[in-house]
Amino acid sequence: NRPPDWWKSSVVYQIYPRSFADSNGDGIGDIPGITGKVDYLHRLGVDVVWLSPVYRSPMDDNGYDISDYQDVDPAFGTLADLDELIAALHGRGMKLVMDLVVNHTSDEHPWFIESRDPLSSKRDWYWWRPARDGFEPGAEGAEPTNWGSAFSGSAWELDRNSGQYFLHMFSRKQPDLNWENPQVRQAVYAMMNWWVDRGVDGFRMDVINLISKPARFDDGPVGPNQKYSSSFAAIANGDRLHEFLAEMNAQVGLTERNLITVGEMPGSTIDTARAVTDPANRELDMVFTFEHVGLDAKPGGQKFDLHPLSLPALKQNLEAWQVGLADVGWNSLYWDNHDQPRAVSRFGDDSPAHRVNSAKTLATVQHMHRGTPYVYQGEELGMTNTYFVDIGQYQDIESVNYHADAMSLGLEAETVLAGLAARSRDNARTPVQWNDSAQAGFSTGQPWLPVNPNYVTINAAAAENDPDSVFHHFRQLIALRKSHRIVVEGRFELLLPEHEQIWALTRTLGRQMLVMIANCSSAPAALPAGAVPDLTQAQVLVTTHGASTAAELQPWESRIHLLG
Ligand code: TEU
Ligand code: CA
Repeated sequence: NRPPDWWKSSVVYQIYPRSFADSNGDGIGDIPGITGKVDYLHRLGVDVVWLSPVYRSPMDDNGYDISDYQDVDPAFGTLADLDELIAALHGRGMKLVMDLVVNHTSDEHPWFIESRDPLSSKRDWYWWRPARDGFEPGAEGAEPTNWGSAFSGSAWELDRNSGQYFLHMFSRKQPDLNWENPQVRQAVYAMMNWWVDRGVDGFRMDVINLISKPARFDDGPVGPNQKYSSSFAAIANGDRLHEFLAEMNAQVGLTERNLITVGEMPGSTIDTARAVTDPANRELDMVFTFEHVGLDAKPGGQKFDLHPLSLPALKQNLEAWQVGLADVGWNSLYWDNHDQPRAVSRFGDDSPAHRVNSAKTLATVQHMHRGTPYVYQGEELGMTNTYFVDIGQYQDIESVNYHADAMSLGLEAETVLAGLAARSRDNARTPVQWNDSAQAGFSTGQPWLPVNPNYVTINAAAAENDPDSVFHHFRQLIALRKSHRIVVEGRFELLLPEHEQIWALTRTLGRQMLVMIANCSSAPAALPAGAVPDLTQAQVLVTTHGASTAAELQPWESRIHLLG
């Protein structure tokens, strides 16, 4: 039941298990909790569930640090629970995608524990390097290169025992695997095959463009007010990336078995994405780009320094990807995930007056681009940022480390906290708001991260009961993809690229045309005369404000019209 290209007409729903639904009252979401919500997902209409990591893990990065790839962490349940979830999803015609985190393991993975011994046959499974020439191991500046970790500090950690450093692009508890070693690759493919045989339908591949490192390890540029070279760009997309991905595809049968694959690729270009997703190359089905989620970061600033978003820049960035992958390859479409702030707070307007319509309109814009949409848990409810004010409220390793680093560099505390409030990954990780009972119905115990107090009004039970809710808008958009082939296949064209408020586009297939008009602002907007095709004969498919064709759009009003 996996026909070729099935993932093109699918909508993927991402679950961050820790924050989704807690079945046993320990405050941590778990797999039985997810199984209990399969009917909810079915009512929403999504086709695929992507599960963020549930493997055994010391939880230094909430499961992105894996110590056993072939077992479930007790906090989340058991392998039997996972089998049950797979069966429940398959029973409803849905599929399961596992998160594949193979750029690095946990430092508590048996492979790394063995690798710490310089004489072990696994020494070469990770990146061990001596101190820089002329430096004593552990001395200031002795790290093999000046690369910084994504979670602050050096990307190199000294192991006192051997006097050598190991590379970790993320936390020091996430050592990078050495993909140059064929044994590493074979071990990964064997593990993937084990999961496919168990019934999973594909993989979301964590920072997969980091698996091929540069042939030479050279120092990179260091920005102002920074100690380390921070850019992934210099390290990502190494020479052997395509070779490794093609090898993985062949050895796991990714294409042959019609599995869905999406590679997370920070710092990669349209050209890289096109090569990776060109079916002729047999690598991956699609990739996650990061360009559009970088447009509201201050150029040359610190990680979380804020910068006003320009709508023309955002539209044109998505357009470039649409055009770049129009004939070859395929796009993934997302506003939100577990690493990003809440979409409605970031790209929309989460004030009471505009929250619902801006969440709906963002969804309309996303789903009308060509590609596979990814909906992040709670996005379908218009869940908002949580707006922590005190550093003590944060749990996320990236946020906590960044704050410490920024304070030691003497950055202004107020600016740092404002950046975190707007951008911290914890914004996406507050528990899903199921109903208006205690702890939003997420848990009968104390949640690991506090629920957003707005759960009293923003919750799934209320949304399902309200025909005008964000939930039902998502449901309509997902249904439209099933009833109208043009949503999947139609050729994309952006209209009004320079307009500061209106996002307008067309999709064309044969004699049919979809016209989307969206006011992406909290003020009324006038559609310029002649800007879109004549819509007097058009059918109205999905709207926020009823079947209007007025040239004046209400704040956050959007409409999808069908011609022909
Ligand atoms: O994220 C990789 C990534 O590039 C970023 O989005 C990351 O969140 C970080 O903020 C960079 O500044 C993936 C996972 O999605 C993330 O949750 C993990 O923490 C990370 O890899 C390490 O596995
Ligand atoms: Ca639990």
